[in-house]
This record gives sequence, structure tokens and C-alpha cells, in this order.
Amino acid sequence: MSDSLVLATQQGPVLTLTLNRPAALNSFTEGMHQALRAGLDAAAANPEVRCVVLTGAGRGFCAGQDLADPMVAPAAPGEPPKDLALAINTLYKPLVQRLKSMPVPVIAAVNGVAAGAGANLALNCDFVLAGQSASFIQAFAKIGLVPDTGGTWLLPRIVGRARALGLAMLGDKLPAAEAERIGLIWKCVDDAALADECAKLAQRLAAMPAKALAATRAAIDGAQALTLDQALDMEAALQSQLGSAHDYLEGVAAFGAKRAPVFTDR
Ligand code: T3D
Repeated sequence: MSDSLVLATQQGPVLTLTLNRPAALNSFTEGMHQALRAGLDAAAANPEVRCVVLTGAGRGFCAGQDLADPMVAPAAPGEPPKDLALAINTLYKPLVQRLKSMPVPVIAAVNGVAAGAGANLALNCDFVLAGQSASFIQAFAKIGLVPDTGGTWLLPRIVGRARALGLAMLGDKLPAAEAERIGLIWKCVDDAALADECAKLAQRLAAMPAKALAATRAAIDGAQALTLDQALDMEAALQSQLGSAHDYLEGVAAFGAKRAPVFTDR
């Protein structure tokens, strides 16, 4: 297998980015961050890409920050302590912002353990599809940290405060089936079916109106901080923009002609 830290493969309109440090369960180094950001940036700029899939090489999805990476590894006695905010501000925060601003849907195909920032990387995607043997661990408390990579914002919104605190404070391994049951992820499937299920979902999303899907993500996330009246105003503003775009005209024309629509906006 290539020694690239992130592998990119395109099948039609679907781009798959595979985190590729399997010996360390695809934990994040600065280099892997840069490769992932470059892959996402390229996908965002490429009109041929209409859906992105994120997955991991080997038996893990992503074990979060590589704890041996010099950027974060605890300083030797006598040396000044490392400021972890540097990694957060320069690597993790821009990664989350990149995911949330992707012009196309992003699926996390969680093929194994997703821990720490790796778990929250998955949860920042639009869909999380996980194999039966995968698991999610908010590992931060075990090493004296708080959830990052958007975990404090995401967890209570997805599963409510009680479960968010339970997952974050205890840091227990949550099996994929249980993650589906509590609504943390979209779906848990047999390990052997993960690739096919993911390909089906990705091809389906790729044929949908990407611009409307990206606006839907922004609207659903953005509405969390709005009053109902403000959300109604936001919806009106978005429909105003989308209603004069190609995909709306195409969608309505296709409906009237009883044919499949061909969406192209991005
Ligand atoms: O620091 C900052 O910048 C702030 C940002 C923080 C973001 C974070 O993500 S903090 C959380 C960091 N992640 C963790 O604390 C998870 C650590 N890993 C684990 O707890 C376990 O590895 C797992 C539960 C994920 C999996 O356990 P298991 O038994 O299936 O595998 P293993 O044997 O522990 O790991 C396999 C190999 O991967 C092993 O290497 P070896 O011994 O075979 O050479 C292990 O050291 C390596 N590995 C796993 N996780 C990490 C890692 N190496 C570096 N960093 C890791 N995070």
C-alpha cells in the first residue's frame, strides 16, 4: 500500500479519502492533518466530486491525536510545557470548519475504533456509517483533557446532556450498534457490508442536489443557536437563494416530466 498519509480514490462522483497510518490506528500527526485537509480542499474545488467518504486503513478508523507526535507529546522535565491550543487552533479547528463548509455531503465509513478526535472527526460528518465491530470512545478524560474537535458542541446536541456527560466523563467504548441505538450515528451494518452500504449511500447522495444538501447542513446546525422566528427567516433567505438556482428549476421540471432529475449546482 502507498505510504501516503491519506489515500484518495475516485469512483465516478464519489471521492474516498482513507486515513493511512494503520500501525498507529490512523492517529493524527501534523502530516496526516495536512494531507487530509489537502484532500478535502481538492474535493471541494473539484466539480466532478459530489460526495466524499472518509474511512481508515487497517483495523481502526482513527485513534485521535497521535500522542507521540512532537507537537503535543508532554515536554521533558525542565522544559516549558507544550500549549495544546496550538494544535487545536491550527489543525483541529480548521479541519472541523473545512468539514462543515464542504459543498458536498461527507460520509464517515467507520471501519474500526474511533477514539478521541477520531470519534469527533466522524461525528462532524453528515452521515456516520459504522461496521458492527467499530466503536466510539470519547477518550479525552482518560488522559486529562476535555472533548475537542467539536465534541462539546456535538455530543449534547446529538444525544442529549446526560449521555454526552456519560460518554465524555467515563470515556467508555461505545459499540457501533449501541451508537446507532442512541442516535449518535446514522447506521451500524455488518462489517462485510460496510463498503457496499457506504457506496450505495454515496452514489445516492451524489445524484442529489449538492448545493441544497450543503445548505441543509448549514441550516440545521445554524438553527441550533436561533429562535424559531430567526430560523423561519433563515429558511426564507435560503429558499430565496435556492429557488432561483438551476437545481430547483431542474427538480420541478423533472417532477413534472416524470423523469429523473440531473442536478449540477454545487
Ligand atoms: O493533544 C492535543 O493536541 C489535543 C488534542 C487531542 C485530541 C485527541 O484525540 S486526545 C485523545 C487521543 N487518543 C487517545 O487517547 C486514544 C489512545 N488509544 C487507545 O486508547 C487505544 O489504542 C484504542 C482504544 C483506540 C485501541 O485499543 P487497541 O487495544 O485496539 O489497540 P492498541 O494496541 O492500544 O493500539 C494499536 C497501536 O496503535 C499501538 O501501537 P503499538 O504498540 O502496536 O506499536 C498503539 O500505541 C497505537 N496507538 C493507538 N492510539 C494511538 C496510538 N499511537 C499514538 N497515538 C494514539 N492516539
